[in-house]
Amino acid sequence: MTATDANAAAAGARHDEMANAIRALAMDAVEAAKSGHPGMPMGMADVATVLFTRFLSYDPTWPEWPDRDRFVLSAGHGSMLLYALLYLTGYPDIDIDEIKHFRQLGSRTAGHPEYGHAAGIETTTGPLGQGIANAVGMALAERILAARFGDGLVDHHTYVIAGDGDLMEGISHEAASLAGHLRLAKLIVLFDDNAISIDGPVDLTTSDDVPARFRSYGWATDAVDGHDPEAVARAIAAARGNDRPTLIACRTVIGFGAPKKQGTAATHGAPLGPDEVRGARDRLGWPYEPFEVPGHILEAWREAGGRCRGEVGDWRRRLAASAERGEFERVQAGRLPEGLDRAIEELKRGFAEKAPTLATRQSSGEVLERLNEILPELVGGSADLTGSNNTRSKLHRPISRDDFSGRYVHFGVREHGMAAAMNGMALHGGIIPYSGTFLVFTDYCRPSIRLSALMRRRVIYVMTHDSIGLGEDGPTHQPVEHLASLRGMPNLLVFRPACAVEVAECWALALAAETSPSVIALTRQGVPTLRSRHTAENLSARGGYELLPAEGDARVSLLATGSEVSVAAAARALLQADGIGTRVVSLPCLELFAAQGEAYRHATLGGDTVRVGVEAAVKQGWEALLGEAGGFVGMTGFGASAPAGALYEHFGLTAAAVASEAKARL
Ligand SMILES: Cc1ncc(C[n+]2csc(CCOP(=O)(O)OP(=O)(O)O)c2C)c(N)n1
Ligand SMILES: [Mg+2]
Repeated sequence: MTATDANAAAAGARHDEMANAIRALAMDAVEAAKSGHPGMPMGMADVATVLFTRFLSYDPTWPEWPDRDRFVLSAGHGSMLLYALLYLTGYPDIDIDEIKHFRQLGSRTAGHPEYGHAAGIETTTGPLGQGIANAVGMALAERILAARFGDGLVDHHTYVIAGDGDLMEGISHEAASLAGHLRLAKLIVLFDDNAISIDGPVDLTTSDDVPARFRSYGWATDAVDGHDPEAVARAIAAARGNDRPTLIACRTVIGFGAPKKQGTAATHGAPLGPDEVRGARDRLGWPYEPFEVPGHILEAWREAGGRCRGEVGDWRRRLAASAERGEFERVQAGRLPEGLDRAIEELKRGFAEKAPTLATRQSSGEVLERLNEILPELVGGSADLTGSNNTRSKLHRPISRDDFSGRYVHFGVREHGMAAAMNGMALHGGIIPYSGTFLVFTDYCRPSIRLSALMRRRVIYVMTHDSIGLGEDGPTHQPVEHLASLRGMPNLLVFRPACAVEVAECWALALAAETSPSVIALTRQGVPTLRSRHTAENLSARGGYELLPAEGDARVSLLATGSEVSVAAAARALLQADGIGTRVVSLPCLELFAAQGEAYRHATLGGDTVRVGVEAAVKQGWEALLGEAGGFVGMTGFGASAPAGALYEHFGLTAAAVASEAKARL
């Protein structure tokens, strides 16, 4: 008879047995995988047990329950903590085989938790600091949706486990500062205060007083022995009553239970080894085989997993009785409302008729005026560049700590925190976030943009001042390599519309892209409307299309994006005047263009005609479009400070230069 059988009938389990189940699974899975991070799960097992058995509202049989508490494991290297919890509480996606196949190809139990691999993983974590910043977005989304739908439908907490590393990262400052400012009281961070990171004790590198730092942001703080379950429970209970977010510093021993290695960096990120695992089993009083969780302990965990069934049932009844049910379900599912297509078409028709010369950031602002009227799930914002990004519509009221019924977030000068919070909002559901800064500062958002793309979230980055065309602010503000580097990121749509009509089309495409984030790169400077004949069809949907045909036989194809499409159009006029048949192709989205069939791409790019690309940016990425024989007019250095017109002349981004580049290749 195995130990499991012997205990199966016993009722209940002690706290330490339940916590030790997490420790044992973490040790065993890391041993089997021959890699991984046992220290953090072993250290935080007590805290996590208290949270998941007494406080967290969740239902493993309905992991997507919209009003569940969110749990974010910001210290993603401790992924086995999360997998153990999901297995023990009964989430169907994580069975014992998944635990046994930790870190193996095709398993749901990846090295770091990956959103979408298993229900119950609320966000992808691993890049330290992202998780806690996602959680700020989730907690903000909760407040916004509660203001919209009432606390009968939306009323939950967001819990985070964050380690020393998360709090060393700069993004934690941006995120925590915003959370404190907005008084996101239902955000509770359990800080794994083990004073160890990879290189050793944290006093090698930091002398911060972390709780004091958080208090300065407007948080409440507490400090407890993270191995005293009652103390942890009291702290969480108190935190839930606070009128501001709470950080609970939980003093823990990394690798708790490992006889020789506990308390040292040696437990952080490597298997403990057979001797140490045996010693830990002795010390913890865990006589069971690897991956074996005795029946009474598993049962106790499953009971904890079933704790909230009644609460979930009550919530279902409230939803069923709610007049808002249809709209709530629509936004939760991320379905766009009817009327959007018509609105986009009206916008396009209006732009085509008026044919304004307008910066694309301005036409984007006009598009947003309409979109914000018909899409109540759109939440906009900017990192302190609202007037420059044109992200705020007339009907927008700013969100504040006293009023979450607005739909505009002044993120402050916190680009990284903003991008991660948008991921959190998108992950939460019920909201489509968009927000702006300058395109050059996508570098300040990039780790979070990458996670939007990896997690396949619909997050819209409105990135204005998209080239040397921004002028006098000079090379620090002039993006040059950013389009190329963003286009290198898988599953990111990079839009660079040429005129107001394309702006409306690109917004429609970004909103429709349910599983991709988008960057919409917009000009500071005015550009003419190039699409003055209205088409109902969204021509940008193919990523590229012939904007202007050649008169006579086409000998040259000018390929351009954004503000340089009008440069190409002017170059065409010069070439046509010389009797050289020239087409202009607009390429508002290279990713969508790459997804078209070969025949369409070949024909659009101009077959055997001479091809010249024009973009006020580096050439990287254009080679495939231009072929060996093609030319490129763009940037090779960093730009300069001067009025935009002077810069286009200075760097040779002119119609004359494009025309002569084409002629040289004829
Ligand atoms: C942005 C980022 N930088 C570096 C790493 C590599 N890394 C993973 S865990 C870790 C140390 C984290 O220390 P701590 O949060 O205290 O975790 P503990 O050792 O206590 O488990 C580092 C540097 C990472 N995952 N993300
Ligand atoms: Mg640590």
